[in-house]
Amino acid sequence: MIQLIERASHHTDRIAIKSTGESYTYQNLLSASESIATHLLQGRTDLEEARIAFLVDPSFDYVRLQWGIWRAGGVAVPLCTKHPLPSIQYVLQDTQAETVIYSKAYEQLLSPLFENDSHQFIPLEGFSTESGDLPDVPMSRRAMILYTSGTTGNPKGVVSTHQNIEYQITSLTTSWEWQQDDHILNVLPMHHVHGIVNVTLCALWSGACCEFLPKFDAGAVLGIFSKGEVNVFMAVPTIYFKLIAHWKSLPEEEQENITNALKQFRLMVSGSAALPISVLEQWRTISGQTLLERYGMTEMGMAISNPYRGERKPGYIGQALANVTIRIADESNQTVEAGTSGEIQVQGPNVFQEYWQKPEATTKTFTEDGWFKTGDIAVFEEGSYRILGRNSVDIIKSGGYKISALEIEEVLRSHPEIKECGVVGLPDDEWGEIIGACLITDNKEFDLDRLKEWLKDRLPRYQLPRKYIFEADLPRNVMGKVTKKELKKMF
Ligand code: MCA
Ligand code: AMP
Repeated sequence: MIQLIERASHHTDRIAIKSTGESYTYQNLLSASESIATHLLQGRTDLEEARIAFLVDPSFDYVRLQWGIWRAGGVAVPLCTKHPLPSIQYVLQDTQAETVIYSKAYEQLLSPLFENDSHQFIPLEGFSTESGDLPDVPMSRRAMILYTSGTTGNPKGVVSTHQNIEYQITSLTTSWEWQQDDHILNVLPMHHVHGIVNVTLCALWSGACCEFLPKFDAGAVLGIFSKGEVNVFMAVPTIYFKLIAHWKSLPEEEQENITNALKQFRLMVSGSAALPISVLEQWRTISGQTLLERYGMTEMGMAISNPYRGERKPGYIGQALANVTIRIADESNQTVEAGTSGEIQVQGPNVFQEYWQKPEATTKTFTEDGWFKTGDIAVFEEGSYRILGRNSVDIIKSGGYKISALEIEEVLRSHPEIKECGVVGLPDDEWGEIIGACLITDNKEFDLDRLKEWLKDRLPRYQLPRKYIFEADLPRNVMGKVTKKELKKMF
């Protein structure tokens, strides 16, 4: 039995979700997800881990689909609402999705795929409201596949079981003292752990209310905050940066109203990328809140967190969460002494099961003795972990999104006028990093604006290079390998 769903029956009358101006109780969510599950089963007793992809905005619809898929025994594959068609197609093919559910807003985008016999496409509006027998889904079942970019090949599907997800939820609900009366505003995309687990599922596990704002807008967020209902918020550093900038632009009276509301919050969390100390300090001045910074990854949910009670150290990510074991290891996967830097390695029931149908990649990401290798470099000092960087320059974090430089290079190289290229992350106050692309072309009148348009059909907006340089060649070492450190300096 999936505990998350079972728990909902203990507070059926409470408001679970607010979205698009409506409020939905836990009972509404249970009934709606039961209908989805019944419809998906189409007479079968269990979906037996069939992959069901869905493309809908963050909303009640999203959650009723997610729960419906789970209750029917399927694997939920949430699609990114900002992806262009080729990226969506990749996920559908890679997961061999049996069914794709979409809302009206995405019909046009998906329509070129409707002829494809490999998937059944169902509009959200096409679901019946019948109810029927549902299977008893074991916790060891695969529950969700989320896509993450790495340093080799195409994005990989991270498979988490119901058990993994439950541990990811409960380590946060206990450590951050989630309560029934909490009300969180969700402004995050719903194809990543941050929005799915930390915000939505923690709230629903606790009998609390999750309010969706499907598209982040700094003014709208501060407007909702000033009403005084929301008391918990979680976001990436870029969002806090944008909220600070917007607050500064407001007249004094409005600033004061918002500040008074912010002071009443129980908890505000930052994560997915390093929180600049300047952002932490400015937000503290505006809101009276010391942001709680935590560290996580798609493959494991959250692993390290500053304390809910106790000192939240600026520049540090805190200590291991409950049930999570952390070690800092050297290149031979041996634990190093405190104060020495090394890779963060993680063990615990929160850690994912596998990369979808990529056994070699799965084996490679674990040490022989079973530790998950994060690729993040950190040091443990004065009782806290501090992130120092990553072990690959080809992973970029921009706006909290993890982006592979190599994937962007591959797309650029497929352009007929680009002979060679190199992509790097460049430090940026607002975005953490922005993407820089160095292009090698023979065309002296290369049309950059046309390239930018061309890229928009092939990459999501957050993966678009923001700075371009043109060079005769890329910097290389004696082995002929592009030296990205040198390339960064050239921008
Ligand atoms: C958008 N723009 C950018 C970028 N993205 N510019 C530079 N770098 C970028 N990365 C530009 C657009 O082109 C546009 O400019 C303008 O900014 C607004 O674009 P829009 O798409 O509307 O942006 P936004 O909606 O304001 O998005 C900013 C955002 C978003 C809300 C911060 O990036 C976001 O939702 N990030 C969160 C990602 C996340 O949840 N990551 C968690 C994964 P113009 O108008 O000139 O074209 S990590 C995770 O899950 C692990 C487990 C963890 O630890 O949490
Ligand atoms: P993703 O693979 O998209 O889940 O992103 C996970 C990565 O985000 C981690 O491997 C880290 O590099 C980064 N990350 C998450 N939280 C933090 C944090 N608080 N500080 C620095 N980096 C972080």
